[in-house]
Amino acid sequence: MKKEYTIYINGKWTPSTSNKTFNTTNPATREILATFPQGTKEDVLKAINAAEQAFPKWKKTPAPKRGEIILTAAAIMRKKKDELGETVTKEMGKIIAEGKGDVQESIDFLEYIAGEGRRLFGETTPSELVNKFCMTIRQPIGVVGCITPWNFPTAIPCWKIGAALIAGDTIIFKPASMTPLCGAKLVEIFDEAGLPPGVLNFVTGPASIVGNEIVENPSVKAISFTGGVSAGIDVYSRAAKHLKSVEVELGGKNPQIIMDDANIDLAIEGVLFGAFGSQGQRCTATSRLIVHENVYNEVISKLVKRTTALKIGNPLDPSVNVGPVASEDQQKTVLSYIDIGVKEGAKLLSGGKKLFGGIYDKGFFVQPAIFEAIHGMRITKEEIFGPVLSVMKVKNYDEAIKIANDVEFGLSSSIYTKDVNLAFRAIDDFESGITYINAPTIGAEVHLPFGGIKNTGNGGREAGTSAIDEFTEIKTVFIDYSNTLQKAQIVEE
Ligand code: UN1
Repeated sequence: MKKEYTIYINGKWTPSTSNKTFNTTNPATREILATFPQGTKEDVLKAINAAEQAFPKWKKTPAPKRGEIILTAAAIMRKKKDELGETVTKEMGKIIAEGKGDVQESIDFLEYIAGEGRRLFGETTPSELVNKFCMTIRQPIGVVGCITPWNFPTAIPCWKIGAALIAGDTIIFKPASMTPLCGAKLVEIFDEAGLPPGVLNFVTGPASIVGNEIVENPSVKAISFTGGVSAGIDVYSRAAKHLKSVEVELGGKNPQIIMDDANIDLAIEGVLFGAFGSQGQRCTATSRLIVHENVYNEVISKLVKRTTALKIGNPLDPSVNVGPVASEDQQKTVLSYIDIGVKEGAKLLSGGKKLFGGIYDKGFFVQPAIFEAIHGMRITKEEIFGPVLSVMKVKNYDEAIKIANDVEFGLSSSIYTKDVNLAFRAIDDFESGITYINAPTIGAEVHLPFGGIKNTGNGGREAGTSAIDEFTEIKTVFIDYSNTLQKAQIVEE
């Protein structure tokens, strides 16, 4: 049963000025789930106007009150967790446990950030002059644009929207065109939670029209974007013309190192989850496994055995371990990288094939692939965003770290070892925004900062306490109660 959605402006579901629509489909079955408008520049202008009108009142609303609305949204989401989790799975293809996990991450973040309404801390510090008081306060930025990806279709929008709301900003939300239904359901929840009209506006449509207008319109003061590197660079440079505050969260090529003293079975569990969870479609997915030569053969044989036993099928079936990739294009990209790997001379140890028969003929399934690879091959350097793992053998820790760091990205990293000294060295040595010891490269927790270095981002961090930095301006305030003109830096003789 498909539903026809409109855009959401000023608290109302409103027809787009365009009569063109697009479908969102289930990647496991190709069933059409809903249709959405191909939004236009005019739609975005209306959304911006609504957000600008709503801003003064929202800014004046006490932050704890803003937090109450966010908490109400979290409570509604908790009630709808199963239903929303199913929507995530149907629209994006991750298995149902992960679909519900996506929603749980959204709830966790909203609950966390709602409490920030009673903090939003500034600083106080002594003045260099007598009878003068100094402090900083946080103020909202204004209208902000949240442009979100399809791989975490509820969690990542909630990281951005939740933080912008508590900060007092008003929002233009553009979801990925592959997962607008999850986006629309979030908007419905915020609407039900009592968000005032105009505070959150939702426009679907192409990045080249809707996205570009959000990024380039001078009335949108800040942009928060998660997606691929080339799109991120494009967003960053377009927004730079207006000196906007921009945060981009981009790709990864995340390594897991297994040392020879590691708990091998645990390390295998970790890599299976990190590499093939969500079909490898996470920025934090493990795409490189770097293994000490002393345990290499054991790791390979156990890993291949476990991977070939994974059940691939309809992600709504709780017994399935691996669902489809998110679209036909994704499937093509993944299969083309498998081809590239084979042509480069990497040894395909298991998987990597398209599947046929039954549901496989309809959906975009690819068997999880394990390559024995040599560092430097394209499959070891480029982000594939699919269930493809390159395994590399190393002689020692130094070689492992060198390979781990020799990529353009720096999001997540992991090492399995029982040697505490080595673990601490790795914390220093990994070039990444996130490091895990004896845990996979995935599984960020919402109350800690999330983001990366190198080509993974432009220096900001989402979630945790840093979420507020992205969506607030700092104002420095001086209060002189001396009744005299006091001059900083000027010494009166
Ligand atoms: C992403 O991959 O885009 O670390 C975000 C994780 C998630 C967040 C990933 N909680 O697995």
